[in-house]
Amino acid sequence: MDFKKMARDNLKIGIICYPTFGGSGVIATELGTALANNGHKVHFITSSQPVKLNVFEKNIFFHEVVLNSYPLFQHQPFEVALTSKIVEVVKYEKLDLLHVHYAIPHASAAYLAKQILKKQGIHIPYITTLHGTDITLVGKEPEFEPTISFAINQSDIVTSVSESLKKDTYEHFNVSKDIKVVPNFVCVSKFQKDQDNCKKTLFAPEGEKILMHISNFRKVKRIQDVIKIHSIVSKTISTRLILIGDGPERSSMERLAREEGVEKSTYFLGKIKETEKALCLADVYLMTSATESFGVSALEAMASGVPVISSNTGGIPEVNIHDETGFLSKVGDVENMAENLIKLLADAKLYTRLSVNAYKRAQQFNISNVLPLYERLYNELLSKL
Ligand code: GMT
Repeated sequence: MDFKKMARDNLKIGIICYPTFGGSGVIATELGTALANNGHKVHFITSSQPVKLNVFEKNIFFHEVVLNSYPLFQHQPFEVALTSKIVEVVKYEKLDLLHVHYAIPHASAAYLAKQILKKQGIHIPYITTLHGTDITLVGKEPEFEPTISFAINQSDIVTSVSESLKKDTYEHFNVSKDIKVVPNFVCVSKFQKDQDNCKKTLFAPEGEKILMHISNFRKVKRIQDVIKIHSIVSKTISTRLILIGDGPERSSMERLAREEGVEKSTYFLGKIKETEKALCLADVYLMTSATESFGVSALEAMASGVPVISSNTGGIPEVNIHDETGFLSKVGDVENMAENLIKLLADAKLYTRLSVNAYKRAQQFNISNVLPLYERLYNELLSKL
Protein backbone atom coordinates (compact mmCIF):
# COMPACT_ATOMS: atom_id res chain seq x y z
CA MET A 1 0.00 0.00 0.00
CA ASP A 2 1.26 3.51 -0.84
CA PHE A 3 1.12 5.11 2.63
CA LYS A 4 2.69 8.31 1.41
CA LYS A 5 -0.10 8.64 -1.18
CA MET A 6 -2.70 7.78 1.45
CA ALA A 7 -1.39 10.54 3.67
CA ARG A 8 -1.74 13.00 0.83
CA ASP A 9 -5.34 11.99 0.25
CA ASN A 10 -6.28 12.36 3.90
CA LEU A 11 -4.66 15.55 4.98
CA LYS A 12 -4.75 17.36 8.28
CA ILE A 13 -5.47 20.94 7.38
CA GLY A 14 -5.53 24.00 9.61
CA ILE A 15 -7.89 26.75 8.43
CA ILE A 16 -7.44 30.24 9.79
CA CYS A 17 -10.21 32.71 8.96
CA TYR A 18 -12.56 35.33 10.37
CA PRO A 19 -15.51 33.68 12.09
CA THR A 20 -17.95 36.45 11.16
CA PHE A 21 -20.46 36.91 8.35
CA GLY A 22 -17.83 38.37 5.94
CA GLY A 23 -17.40 36.60 2.62
CA SER A 24 -13.91 35.29 3.39
CA GLY A 25 -15.05 33.56 6.60
CA VAL A 26 -18.04 32.03 4.87
CA ILE A 27 -15.95 30.74 1.95
CA ALA A 28 -13.30 29.36 4.34
CA THR A 29 -15.96 27.60 6.41
CA GLU A 30 -17.63 26.09 3.36
CA LEU A 31 -14.30 25.02 1.90
CA GLY A 32 -13.33 23.39 5.22
CA THR A 33 -16.67 21.61 5.44
CA ALA A 34 -16.33 20.28 1.89
CA LEU A 35 -12.76 19.13 2.59
CA ALA A 36 -13.97 17.34 5.73
CA ASN A 37 -16.68 15.60 3.68
CA ASN A 38 -13.91 14.49 1.33
CA GLY A 39 -12.10 12.72 4.17
CA HIS A 40 -9.58 15.37 5.26
CA LYS A 41 -9.34 16.35 8.92
CA VAL A 42 -10.00 20.07 9.12
CA HIS A 43 -9.01 22.16 12.12
CA PHE A 44 -10.49 25.66 12.30
CA ILE A 45 -8.33 28.04 14.33
CA THR A 46 -10.39 31.19 14.90
CA SER A 47 -11.31 33.75 17.54
CA SER A 48 -14.79 32.25 17.93
CA GLN A 49 -16.78 29.51 16.27
CA PRO A 50 -17.34 30.48 12.61
CA VAL A 51 -21.00 31.42 12.15
CA LYS A 52 -21.65 28.86 9.46
CA LEU A 53 -19.61 26.02 10.98
CA ASN A 54 -21.30 22.83 12.12
CA VAL A 55 -18.95 21.30 14.66
CA PHE A 56 -21.07 18.16 14.83
CA GLU A 57 -19.84 17.02 11.43
CA LYS A 58 -17.24 14.31 10.95
CA ASN A 59 -13.61 15.44 10.53
CA ILE A 60 -14.28 18.99 11.76
CA PHE A 61 -12.45 20.42 14.76
CA PHE A 62 -12.57 23.88 16.24
CA HIS A 63 -9.81 25.56 18.28
CA GLU A 64 -10.63 28.90 19.81
CA VAL A 65 -8.01 31.61 20.07
CA VAL A 66 -8.54 32.83 23.61
CA LEU A 67 -7.65 36.41 24.38
CA ASN A 68 -6.88 37.23 27.98
CA SER A 69 -7.10 40.85 28.98
CA TYR A 70 -4.52 42.58 31.13
CA PRO A 71 -4.76 46.18 32.41
CA LEU A 72 -1.59 47.13 30.56
CA PHE A 73 -3.05 46.23 27.18
CA GLN A 74 -4.87 48.96 25.37
CA HIS A 75 -5.59 46.38 22.67
CA GLN A 76 -5.36 42.66 23.18
CA PRO A 77 -2.50 41.20 21.09
CA PHE A 78 -4.63 38.96 18.87
CA GLU A 79 -1.87 38.12 16.42
CA VAL A 80 0.38 36.79 19.20
CA ALA A 81 -2.42 34.67 20.64
CA LEU A 82 -3.31 33.38 17.16
CA THR A 83 0.33 32.51 16.41
CA SER A 84 0.68 30.59 19.68
CA LYS A 85 -2.57 28.73 19.02
CA ILE A 86 -1.41 27.80 15.51
CA VAL A 87 1.88 26.48 16.97
CA GLU A 88 -0.01 24.40 19.53
CA VAL A 89 -2.51 22.93 17.07
CA VAL A 90 0.11 22.14 14.40
CA LYS A 91 2.28 20.40 16.99
CA TYR A 92 -0.34 18.39 18.84
CA GLU A 93 -2.71 17.65 15.97
CA LYS A 94 0.20 17.01 13.60
CA LEU A 95 -1.17 19.19 10.82
CA ASP A 96 0.20 18.86 7.29
CA LEU A 97 -0.50 22.40 6.17
CA LEU A 98 -2.19 25.69 6.98
CA HIS A 99 -4.63 27.51 4.74
CA VAL A 100 -5.07 31.13 5.81
CA HIS A 101 -7.96 33.20 4.50
CA TYR A 102 -7.60 36.99 4.45
CA ALA A 103 -4.04 38.26 4.69
CA ILE A 104 -4.43 40.48 7.76
CA PRO A 105 -3.23 39.30 10.24
CA HIS A 106 -3.56 35.65 9.34
CA ALA A 107 -0.70 35.44 6.83
CA SER A 108 1.79 37.09 9.17
CA ALA A 109 0.65 34.92 12.10
CA ALA A 110 1.12 31.80 9.94
CA TYR A 111 4.58 33.01 8.93
CA LEU A 112 5.62 33.53 12.54
CA ALA A 113 4.16 30.16 13.60
CA LYS A 114 6.09 28.52 10.77
CA GLN A 115 9.36 30.05 12.02
CA ILE A 116 8.70 29.01 15.63
CA LEU A 117 7.91 25.46 14.57
CA LYS A 118 10.98 25.32 12.31
CA LYS A 119 13.14 25.85 15.40
CA GLN A 120 11.44 22.77 16.86
CA GLY A 121 12.13 20.69 13.76
CA ILE A 122 8.57 20.87 12.40
CA HIS A 123 7.92 22.06 8.87
CA ILE A 124 4.51 23.54 8.26
CA PRO A 125 3.79 25.13 4.88
CA TYR A 126 1.01 27.69 4.47
CA ILE A 127 -1.26 28.81 1.65
CA THR A 128 -2.57 32.36 1.76
CA THR A 129 -5.84 33.12 0.02
CA LEU A 130 -6.38 36.81 -0.65
CA HIS A 131 -10.04 37.74 -0.45
CA GLY A 132 -10.57 41.40 -1.19
CA THR A 133 -10.57 44.17 1.36
CA ASP A 134 -7.32 42.78 2.79
CA ILE A 135 -5.83 44.05 -0.49
CA THR A 136 -8.14 46.70 -1.92
CA LEU A 137 -9.02 48.62 1.27
CA VAL A 138 -7.33 47.99 4.60
CA GLY A 139 -4.25 46.06 3.54
CA LYS A 140 -2.72 48.74 1.37
CA GLU A 141 -2.71 51.28 4.24
CA PRO A 142 0.88 52.14 5.31
CA GLU A 143 0.26 50.63 8.77
CA PHE A 144 -0.19 47.20 7.20
CA GLU A 145 1.49 47.18 3.78
CA PRO A 146 5.11 46.15 4.61
CA THR A 147 3.99 43.32 6.90
CA ILE A 148 1.36 42.08 4.49
CA SER A 149 3.68 42.21 1.47
CA PHE A 150 6.28 40.25 3.44
CA ALA A 151 3.85 37.59 4.69
CA ILE A 152 2.36 37.15 1.19
CA ASN A 153 5.82 36.77 -0.36
CA GLN A 154 6.79 34.24 2.31
CA SER A 155 3.66 32.11 1.75
CA ASP A 156 4.37 28.76 0.15
CA ILE A 157 1.43 29.30 -2.22
CA VAL A 158 -0.70 32.40 -2.76
CA THR A 159 -4.15 32.37 -4.30
CA SER A 160 -6.63 35.12 -5.06
CA VAL A 161 -10.35 34.77 -5.63
CA SER A 162 -10.38 36.62 -8.97
CA GLU A 163 -8.13 37.88 -11.75
CA SER A 164 -9.04 41.40 -10.73
CA LEU A 165 -7.81 40.86 -7.17
CA LYS A 166 -4.59 39.34 -8.47
CA LYS A 167 -4.00 42.49 -10.54
CA ASP A 168 -4.82 44.73 -7.56
CA THR A 169 -2.36 42.82 -5.38
CA TYR A 170 0.50 43.35 -7.81
CA GLU A 171 -0.48 47.00 -8.13
CA HIS A 172 -0.73 47.84 -4.44
CA PHE A 173 1.81 45.53 -2.83
CA ASN A 174 5.42 44.77 -3.19
CA VAL A 175 4.60 41.19 -4.11
CA SER A 176 6.79 39.13 -6.40
CA LYS A 177 5.26 35.76 -5.59
CA ASP A 178 3.23 34.01 -8.29
CA ILE A 179 -0.50 34.34 -7.49
CA LYS A 180 -2.81 31.58 -8.64
CA VAL A 181 -6.45 32.46 -9.19
CA VAL A 182 -8.88 30.03 -7.56
CA PRO A 183 -12.36 31.49 -7.84
CA ASN A 184 -14.88 31.48 -5.05
CA PHE A 185 -17.60 28.87 -5.28
CA VAL A 186 -21.15 27.99 -4.36
CA CYS A 187 -22.87 24.75 -3.48
CA VAL A 188 -25.51 25.02 -6.22
CA SER A 189 -27.73 22.23 -4.90
CA LYS A 190 -28.27 24.16 -1.65
CA PHE A 191 -29.88 26.98 -3.60
CA GLN A 192 -32.58 25.02 -5.40
CA LYS A 193 -35.80 26.91 -4.81
CA ASP A 194 -38.02 25.11 -2.38
CA GLN A 195 -41.30 26.71 -3.46
CA ASP A 196 -43.32 25.14 -0.63
CA ASN A 197 -41.22 26.85 1.99
CA CYS A 198 -40.66 30.08 0.11
CA LYS A 199 -43.13 32.52 1.66
CA LYS A 200 -43.08 35.21 -0.99
CA THR A 201 -46.57 36.45 -0.14
CA LEU A 202 -45.33 37.46 3.30
CA PHE A 203 -43.40 40.31 1.70
CA ALA A 204 -45.19 40.72 -1.63
CA PRO A 205 -48.88 39.93 -1.05
CA GLU A 206 -49.97 41.47 -4.34
CA GLY A 207 -47.28 39.71 -6.39
CA GLU A 208 -44.92 42.70 -6.21
CA LYS A 209 -41.40 42.05 -7.56
CA ILE A 210 -38.84 41.39 -4.85
CA LEU A 211 -35.42 43.05 -5.03
CA MET A 212 -32.77 41.76 -2.67
CA HIS A 213 -29.39 42.76 -1.31
CA ILE A 214 -27.24 40.88 1.21
CA SER A 215 -24.13 42.33 2.82
CA ASN A 216 -22.31 43.43 5.92
CA PHE A 217 -23.64 46.98 5.51
CA ARG A 218 -20.26 48.60 5.13
CA LYS A 219 -19.73 51.81 3.16
CA VAL A 220 -18.01 49.92 0.33
CA LYS A 221 -21.35 48.21 -0.48
CA ARG A 222 -23.02 51.54 -1.44
CA ILE A 223 -26.40 50.46 -0.06
CA GLN A 224 -27.64 54.00 -0.70
CA ASP A 225 -27.62 53.03 -4.40
CA VAL A 226 -29.73 49.94 -3.68
CA ILE A 227 -32.32 52.09 -1.93
CA LYS A 228 -32.28 54.74 -4.65
CA ILE A 229 -32.74 52.13 -7.38
CA HIS A 230 -35.73 50.73 -5.51
CA SER A 231 -37.09 54.25 -5.09
CA ILE A 232 -36.76 55.01 -8.85
CA VAL A 233 -38.11 51.67 -10.05
CA SER A 234 -41.07 51.58 -7.66
CA LYS A 235 -42.48 54.63 -9.44
CA THR A 236 -43.00 52.43 -12.53
CA ILE A 237 -43.22 48.86 -11.24
CA SER A 238 -44.50 47.68 -7.90
CA THR A 239 -41.43 46.44 -6.02
CA ARG A 240 -40.43 45.38 -2.53
CA LEU A 241 -36.84 45.59 -1.30
CA ILE A 242 -35.45 43.06 1.16
CA LEU A 243 -32.13 43.92 2.79
CA ILE A 244 -30.29 41.17 4.63
CA GLY A 245 -27.35 41.67 6.95
CA ASP A 246 -26.23 44.26 9.41
CA GLY A 247 -23.34 46.62 9.97
CA PRO A 248 -22.27 50.22 10.40
CA GLU A 249 -24.47 51.63 7.62
CA ARG A 250 -27.73 50.07 8.80
CA SER A 251 -29.32 52.99 10.64
CA SER A 252 -28.34 55.61 8.06
CA MET A 253 -29.85 53.36 5.39
CA GLU A 254 -33.08 53.05 7.38
CA ARG A 255 -33.11 56.85 7.47
CA LEU A 256 -32.52 57.07 3.73
CA ALA A 257 -35.40 54.69 3.04
CA ARG A 258 -37.66 57.09 4.99
CA GLU A 259 -36.29 60.12 3.14
CA GLU A 260 -36.89 58.41 -0.20
CA GLY A 261 -40.42 57.50 0.93
CA VAL A 262 -39.85 53.75 0.45
CA GLU A 263 -39.72 52.74 4.12
CA LYS A 264 -42.98 50.77 3.91
CA SER A 265 -41.80 48.72 0.94
CA THR A 266 -38.30 48.12 2.36
CA TYR A 267 -37.61 45.32 4.83
CA PHE A 268 -34.44 45.20 6.91
CA LEU A 269 -34.24 41.58 8.05
CA GLY A 270 -30.84 41.59 9.80
CA LYS A 271 -28.32 38.76 9.73
CA ILE A 272 -29.46 35.43 8.31
CA LYS A 273 -27.28 32.32 8.30
CA GLU A 274 -29.04 30.40 5.56
CA THR A 275 -28.99 32.81 2.63
CA GLU A 276 -30.69 30.17 0.44
CA LYS A 277 -33.88 30.70 2.46
CA ALA A 278 -33.81 34.41 1.68
CA LEU A 279 -32.72 34.17 -1.94
CA CYS A 280 -35.64 31.92 -2.82
CA LEU A 281 -37.81 35.03 -2.34
CA ALA A 282 -35.85 37.22 -4.73
CA ASP A 283 -36.72 38.21 -8.29
CA VAL A 284 -33.62 40.32 -8.82
CA TYR A 285 -30.41 40.69 -6.83
CA LEU A 286 -28.69 44.08 -6.45
CA MET A 287 -24.95 44.51 -5.87
CA THR A 288 -23.88 48.14 -6.14
CA SER A 289 -20.44 47.96 -4.43
CA ALA A 290 -17.73 50.55 -4.95
CA THR A 291 -15.25 47.71 -5.03
CA GLU A 292 -15.77 43.96 -4.83
CA SER A 293 -13.12 41.34 -5.44
CA PHE A 294 -15.64 38.64 -6.33
CA GLY A 295 -19.16 38.97 -4.89
CA VAL A 296 -20.17 35.64 -3.35
CA SER A 297 -23.71 36.80 -2.61
CA ALA A 298 -24.26 37.62 -6.31
CA LEU A 299 -23.09 34.10 -7.17
CA GLU A 300 -25.47 32.65 -4.58
CA ALA A 301 -28.30 34.65 -6.14
CA MET A 302 -27.37 33.26 -9.55
CA ALA A 303 -27.39 29.72 -8.12
CA SER A 304 -30.99 30.48 -7.15
CA GLY A 305 -31.72 31.51 -10.76
CA VAL A 306 -31.88 35.18 -9.81
CA PRO A 307 -30.46 37.70 -12.33
CA VAL A 308 -28.07 40.31 -10.94
CA ILE A 309 -28.04 44.08 -11.43
CA SER A 310 -24.58 45.18 -10.38
CA SER A 311 -21.76 47.64 -10.67
CA ASN A 312 -18.96 46.68 -13.03
CA THR A 313 -16.13 47.00 -10.54
CA GLY A 314 -13.33 44.60 -9.48
CA GLY A 315 -14.11 40.93 -9.92
CA ILE A 316 -17.87 41.30 -10.38
CA PRO A 317 -17.63 41.10 -14.21
CA GLU A 318 -15.90 37.73 -13.79
CA VAL A 319 -19.10 36.47 -12.17
CA ASN A 320 -22.02 38.48 -13.57
CA ILE A 321 -21.99 38.77 -17.36
CA HIS A 322 -23.64 41.79 -18.95
CA ASP A 323 -26.87 41.00 -20.80
CA GLU A 324 -26.34 37.28 -20.08
CA THR A 325 -26.79 36.73 -16.35
CA GLY A 326 -27.78 40.27 -15.45
CA PHE A 327 -26.69 43.82 -16.20
CA LEU A 328 -23.63 45.83 -15.19
CA SER A 329 -23.29 49.61 -14.84
CA LYS A 330 -20.67 52.07 -13.69
CA VAL A 331 -20.33 52.42 -9.91
CA GLY A 332 -22.93 54.89 -8.64
CA ASP A 333 -24.91 55.07 -11.88
CA VAL A 334 -28.25 54.40 -10.22
CA GLU A 335 -30.21 55.76 -13.20
CA ASN A 336 -28.68 53.18 -15.52
CA MET A 337 -29.11 50.40 -12.97
CA ALA A 338 -32.77 51.35 -12.50
CA GLU A 339 -33.28 51.47 -16.28
CA ASN A 340 -31.82 47.95 -16.62
CA LEU A 341 -33.96 46.71 -13.78
CA ILE A 342 -37.16 48.08 -15.33
CA LYS A 343 -36.20 46.53 -18.69
CA LEU A 344 -35.64 43.19 -16.99
CA LEU A 345 -38.83 43.19 -14.94
CA ALA A 346 -40.99 44.35 -17.82
CA ASP A 347 -39.89 41.67 -20.27
CA ALA A 348 -40.75 38.10 -19.22
CA LYS A 349 -38.76 36.55 -22.08
CA LEU A 350 -35.64 38.52 -21.18
CA TYR A 351 -36.11 37.68 -17.52
CA THR A 352 -36.32 33.93 -18.20
CA ARG A 353 -33.25 34.01 -20.45
CA LEU A 354 -31.15 35.80 -17.84
CA SER A 355 -32.46 33.65 -15.00
CA VAL A 356 -31.61 30.40 -16.84
CA ASN A 357 -28.17 31.76 -17.80
CA ALA A 358 -27.50 32.93 -14.23
CA TYR A 359 -28.18 29.44 -12.94
CA LYS A 360 -25.99 27.85 -15.65
CA ARG A 361 -23.14 30.25 -14.92
CA ALA A 362 -23.36 29.51 -11.19
CA GLN A 363 -22.97 25.82 -12.00
CA GLN A 364 -19.53 26.59 -13.44
CA PHE A 365 -18.55 27.81 -9.95
CA ASN A 366 -20.02 24.79 -8.23
CA ILE A 367 -17.95 23.62 -5.29
CA SER A 368 -17.33 20.29 -7.03
CA ASN A 369 -15.32 22.19 -9.67
CA VAL A 370 -13.33 24.35 -7.25
CA LEU A 371 -12.55 21.94 -4.40
CA PRO A 372 -10.17 19.82 -6.56
CA LEU A 373 -8.24 22.98 -7.45
CA TYR A 374 -7.45 23.57 -3.78
CA GLU A 375 -6.71 19.87 -3.19
CA ARG A 376 -4.28 19.94 -6.10
CA LEU A 377 -2.51 22.94 -4.57
CA TYR A 378 -2.27 21.18 -1.20
CA ASN A 379 -0.67 18.19 -2.88
CA GLU A 380 1.68 20.44 -4.84
CA LEU A 381 2.68 22.05 -1.57
CA LEU A 382 3.41 18.75 0.13
CA SER A 383 5.19 17.21 -2.84
CA LYS A 384 7.81 19.98 -2.48
CA LEU A 385 8.73 18.78 1.04
O1 GMT B 1 -17.72 41.65 1.63
C1 GMT B 1 -16.90 42.02 2.46
O2 GMT B 1 -16.58 43.18 2.63
C2 GMT B 1 -16.23 40.99 3.33
C3 GMT B 1 -15.01 40.51 2.67
C4 GMT B 1 -14.31 39.45 3.48
O3 GMT B 1 -13.17 39.19 3.15
O4 GMT B 1 -14.81 38.86 4.41
O5 GMT B 1 -15.37 40.03 1.36
C5 GMT B 1 -14.39 39.89 0.39
O6 GMT B 1 -14.19 38.50 0.22
C6 GMT B 1 -15.29 37.79 -0.36
C7 GMT B 1 -14.93 36.32 -0.37
O7 GMT B 1 -13.79 36.08 -1.13
C8 GMT B 1 -15.56 38.35 -1.76
O8 GMT B 1 -16.66 37.66 -2.34
C9 GMT B 1 -15.93 39.83 -1.62
O9 GMT B 1 -16.08 40.36 -2.93
C10 GMT B 1 -14.82 40.58 -0.90
N1 GMT B 1 -15.31 41.94 -0.60
C11 GMT B 1 -14.81 43.02 -1.19
O10 GMT B 1 -13.92 42.97 -2.02
C12 GMT B 1 -15.43 44.30 -0.79
